[in-house]
Amino acid sequence: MKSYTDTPDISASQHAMDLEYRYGAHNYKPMPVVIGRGEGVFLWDVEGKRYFDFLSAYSAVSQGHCHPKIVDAMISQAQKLTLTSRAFYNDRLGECEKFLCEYFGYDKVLMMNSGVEGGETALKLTRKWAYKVKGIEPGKAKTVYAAGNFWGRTLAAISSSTDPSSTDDYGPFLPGYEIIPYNDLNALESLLKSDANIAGFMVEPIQGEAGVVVPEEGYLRGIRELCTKYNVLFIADEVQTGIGRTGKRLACDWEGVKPDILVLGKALSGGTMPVSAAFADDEVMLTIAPGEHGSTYGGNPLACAVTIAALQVVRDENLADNAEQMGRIFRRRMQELQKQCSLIESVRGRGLLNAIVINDSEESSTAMDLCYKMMEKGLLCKPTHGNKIRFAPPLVINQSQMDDACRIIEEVFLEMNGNL
Ligand code: IF1
Repeated sequence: MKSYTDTPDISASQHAMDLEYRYGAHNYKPMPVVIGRGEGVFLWDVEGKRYFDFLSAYSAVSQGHCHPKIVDAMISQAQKLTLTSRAFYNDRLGECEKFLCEYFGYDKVLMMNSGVEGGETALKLTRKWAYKVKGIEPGKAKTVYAAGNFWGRTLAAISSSTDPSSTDDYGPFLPGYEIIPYNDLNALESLLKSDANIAGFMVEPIQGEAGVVVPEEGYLRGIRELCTKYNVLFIADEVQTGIGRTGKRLACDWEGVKPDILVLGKALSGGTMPVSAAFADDEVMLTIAPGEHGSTYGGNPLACAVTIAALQVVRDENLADNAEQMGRIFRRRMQELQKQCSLIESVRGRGLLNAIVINDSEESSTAMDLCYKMMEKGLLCKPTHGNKIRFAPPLVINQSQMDDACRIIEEVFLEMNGNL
């Protein structure tokens, strides 16, 4: 085996891991696999072993790794123009904004880069609207979040977190925040009724990081009705649930509701580069005047070309329908497995955003042990919050690939359960 350093015969994987450990911040603890190539639903490590990708970079690679149409659009635009800043116009942004607004049904869109920037944009729009439209006293606007939320790692985002691993030793936090239980319309109504300074409620239609928590039927309709009744903006964080992931264009489409502000990210670019966006109609969007918000790369020509291609793939390959069909097959197979496997406490999700809740404590290593064994057998996934394993393959997965992947999961669970 080729030696990479003065240490004889270390593998390419070990070399890569050593470099990251020595030169990179230790803000992650990745599973010990070094990916060198991706195509469709598959990843290959640097030793050439193939894996099913059942994480999809947390739903960013919904169109499959290195989708040729998206990569071609990226290469073509990269050879023409990549960045102008917003000091000038360019010939791609307006086209992309039109495509986005028509696709998602809003008057306007504000393009940013990472998902959390999309969330921050939504929060700033909400505050502007609070003061300039709703008439809340300047500096008094409040926004509401659900316990268990995750919308990124900036100080504004972690200020709403109820997870100590996101907040410990990062204080002080942003003021003007209220937290209520998720999936609890009574809690929402009693807060909106009692506090006239509430300007917005930002919520995930399905909580991803919290462990794929699917709210009861009617929760989204209830939020819509209450926010309309109390003149509060309904902000849907669909960074993880949007763009076909849950079996519809947006998770909000399952209940036919239109949020006042929609936040998208991740799969907006098909896993090629950071692209996010906040959508709103004019009453909200035009509260931000020129020079009051933006970013160097926000809406850059390369991002715009990639975004149009990435959404065309979702539309033209009917990825939301495929996610719905493949997701049903997955949950049915896992519910069958649950009958023979006491390790499985529950199976939950929508479309291809699913999770298995392991019948063990959040502190146990059982979920991670299962993920390591699935990795050995060629399937990559990772636990969230201790005892939930998230399964989220690219939306391009076909029936035969889903069958093969489910077989790996079933083998591992039955072995760990002592059935084999
Ligand atoms: C990490 C978690 C998932 C998100 C929702 C906004 C954002 C995210 C619903 C911000 C980002 C990512 C962040 C990434 C891992 C992943 C994650 F485990 F952190 F919580 F998916 F559940 N809204 N989620 O899920 O988007 O700024 O990252 O582009 O930080 O390790 P971002």
